[in-house]
Amino acid sequence: MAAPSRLLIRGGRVVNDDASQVADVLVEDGAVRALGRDLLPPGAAPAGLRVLDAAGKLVLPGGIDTHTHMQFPFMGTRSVDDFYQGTKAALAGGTTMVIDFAIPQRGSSLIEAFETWRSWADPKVCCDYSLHVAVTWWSDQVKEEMKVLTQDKGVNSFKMFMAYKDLYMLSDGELYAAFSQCKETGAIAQVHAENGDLIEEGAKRMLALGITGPEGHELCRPEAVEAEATLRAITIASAVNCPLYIVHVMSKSAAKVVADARRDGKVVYGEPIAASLGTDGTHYWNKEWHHAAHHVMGPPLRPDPSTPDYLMNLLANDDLTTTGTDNCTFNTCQKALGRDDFTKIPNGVNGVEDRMSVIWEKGVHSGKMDENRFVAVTSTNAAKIFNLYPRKGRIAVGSDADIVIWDPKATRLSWQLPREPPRGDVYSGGSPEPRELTSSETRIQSLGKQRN
Ligand code: URQ
Ligand code: ZN
Ligand code: ZN
Repeated sequence: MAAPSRLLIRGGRVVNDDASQVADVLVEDGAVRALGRDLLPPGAAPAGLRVLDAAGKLVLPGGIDTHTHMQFPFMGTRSVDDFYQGTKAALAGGTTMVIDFAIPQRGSSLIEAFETWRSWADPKVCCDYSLHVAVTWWSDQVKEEMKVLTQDKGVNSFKMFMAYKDLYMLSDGELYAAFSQCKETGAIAQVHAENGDLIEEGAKRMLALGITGPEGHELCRPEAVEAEATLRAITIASAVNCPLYIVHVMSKSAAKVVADARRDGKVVYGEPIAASLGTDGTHYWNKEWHHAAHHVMGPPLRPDPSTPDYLMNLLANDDLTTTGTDNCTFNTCQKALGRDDFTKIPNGVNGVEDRMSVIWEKGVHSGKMDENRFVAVTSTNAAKIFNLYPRKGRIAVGSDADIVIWDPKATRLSWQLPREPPRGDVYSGGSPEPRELTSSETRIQSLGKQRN
């Protein structure tokens, strides 16, 4: 049976980033048509109108995950959450839009990479999505393609890597050129901030010492490696007056660099992820190899156990701005590619389903932020930075009906199997069916441990 095209969400507390109000929300053809008290007089609902009672619940703009890698060909394999499974997981957790990355090989066309990713995503996605495009090499062709992508294809963000030497890493001169082109075209520059040269040297040193396990991944790239690159990226972006977005801020040191730059008046945004807000890098020393390997990502989770709390504080006070997940999942067999050498463990963790709950639990329930800040960091700020606002990131007349009905009292006892029902109901033009477990549910069991 086709879903009715009109929906009334009745009596919930509508939460935007700047205010909350108890109101009804009328949705027609995928957009918010009316917002206000008592939109439907008492009595029977007209035919074709579905009414959802949201009394006692929060009615939120759908979450926007700023950072995912679905079915990403990487490190000799491909991430197992494809655009179907990954976006279905997103919806189950209250995220109605993901922003993934088209990543060309060195020497390849950015536009072709963009079209390739679209051909993977379009037939499979369950929620809205868009693409950042990575700049992995530099030439006049790349410069021209960045212009075409922004002018003709709706791309407004480019990611540059300072790590993954000989694969994706750009030199400082190339960063300067790429940031200049972002400035010229009005796109936002993003960086993966880690010093790729130091990582390579550190990895050689660890392996020479006989350290081959997952702990070597963190030991060869300590916090300073992330903080140095973060400061360097900000310095280069500032030289060309280009706004800068630091993806996956993983350490206290890097977060401090971002906070200091913002105090200095630089236009810099920092994106912690569900994993860095929910857990820490002590897992790399877990005696179970697979447990440790499933936490391997770059930059790594940090062994300092005060890191998640610190990052959440900065997210609450606006030193950090958005939240993503870097959802890039590999199963146990794939992680085992690096059984004897940590540099071969495919990098990536989960989080797309868990991000909203982790931030609610550790941000709002803990008392660090209110419901409006929760909406800002899970949705509105991303919509503003990536040019989606107010169509997304806000519940207002004319906005897309990407709406999450959130039960502020619900709990999930644990992320461990068997799975618990999702916290929120999501309305996004469709209703997700019960689904098979994603690969992500078998790992980072500590990510977002909830109160009992
Ligand atoms: O660096 C990234 O964002 C990608 C390639 C995924 N993996 C990761 O470890 N962060
Ligand atoms: Zn990255
Ligand atoms: Zn990533």
